[in-house]
Amino acid sequence: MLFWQVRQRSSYLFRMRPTLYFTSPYATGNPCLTFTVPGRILTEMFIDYVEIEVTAGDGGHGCVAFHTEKFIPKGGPDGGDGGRGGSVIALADANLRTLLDFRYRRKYKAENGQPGGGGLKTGKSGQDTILRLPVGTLVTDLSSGKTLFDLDKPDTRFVIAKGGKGGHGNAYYKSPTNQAPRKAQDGLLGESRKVALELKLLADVGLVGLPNAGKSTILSSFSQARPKIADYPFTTLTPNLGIVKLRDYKSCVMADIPGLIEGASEGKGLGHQFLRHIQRTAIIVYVVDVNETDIAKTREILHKELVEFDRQLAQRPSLVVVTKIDTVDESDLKGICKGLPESYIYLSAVTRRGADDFLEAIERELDQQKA
Ligand SMILES: Nc1nc2c(ncn2[C@@H]2O[C@H](COP(=O)(O)OP(=O)(O)OP(=O)(O)O)[C@@H](O)[C@H]2O)c(=O)[nH]1
Ligand SMILES: [Mg+2]
Repeated sequence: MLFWQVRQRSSYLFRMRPTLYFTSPYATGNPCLTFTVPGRILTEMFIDYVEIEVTAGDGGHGCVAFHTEKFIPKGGPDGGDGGRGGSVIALADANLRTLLDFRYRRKYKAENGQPGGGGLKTGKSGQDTILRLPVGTLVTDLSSGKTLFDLDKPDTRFVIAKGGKGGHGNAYYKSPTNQAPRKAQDGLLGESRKVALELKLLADVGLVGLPNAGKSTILSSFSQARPKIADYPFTTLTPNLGIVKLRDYKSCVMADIPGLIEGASEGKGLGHQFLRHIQRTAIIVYVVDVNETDIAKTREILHKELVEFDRQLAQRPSLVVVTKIDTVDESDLKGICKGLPESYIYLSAVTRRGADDFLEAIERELDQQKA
């Protein structure tokens, strides 16, 4: 009876899980990714940096054995070689979006090779361990600080730790001068490494702005992405990606990054933790609310925070989009435009006024970079 009750209860909890996760980002302070599947919302923690330890398998030892058979008492050495140890391999998987799995398990080991056997039997090779990582993951060796590789395309593979070679059996050492060698080689140890996995999204355009500036609204207006939009700061807690259609069947990937505030470099707000996703975007789009008291200064604050995070971002091509222009009167807008540089683009993500200018500017920049 009791067992039946426990089963009932656990299946009830299981059904409840998606909704239990749903409200967790604020409660736990952990950033989450939200996926919508027909009928329900699933939320997954977004993890973009982890450190793990990988160890490849050792090679199997070579075997010392001598062949004996009826009427052949001294058949000669026939110890086989040991098998190769398995390697730890990274594989870029286009279906993954976060490094969440690696947060809970930090050590990965591939299988050892089996020792060789008599009768020239080679030991079985150890199985490789495949680590499936999201596209855009950089793997860095923690001891040297060197980036080993960048999984920038789906299905690319890279050996992080190579398996040890199997040792030679005594059959390998036989020679005219040593017909009965009693030595065999030990298998070599597999490589072991501590590595950092760092996910940096690969997007063409990155939207950067103060909280509540209207970044997520721009992404949802120009792409099929449906990030959460609300009238309070820090609605977006993790980056969102969307595909934006340009002219002539061209398209680009746009990333909406959580809001930045002045002093983010000192850890204010969400700090700098998501700016790594801007490091690889081709164009930075500064999104500024038209109702800001000083639009040019706001753009300066955002730029300063980016440069403090990474000096190279100072040279990155950028656009400034003054958004929510439908919220001010036409006459006020003219006054606001007058004082600002001509290169600023005026946009309303709701009425889509200025949408063509915005898309054209993006296209022009992307074309210039490809040229
Ligand atoms: N009228 C009008 N409202 C807008 C426009 N763009 C955004 N909003 C509103 O501004 C509020 C904030 O928009 P979001 O897109 O969530 O802003 P965000 O920059 O993503 O904010 P965080 O994720 O908190 O950093 C929402 O209430 C939107 O409806 C616009 O072009 N016109
Ligand atoms: Mg947002």
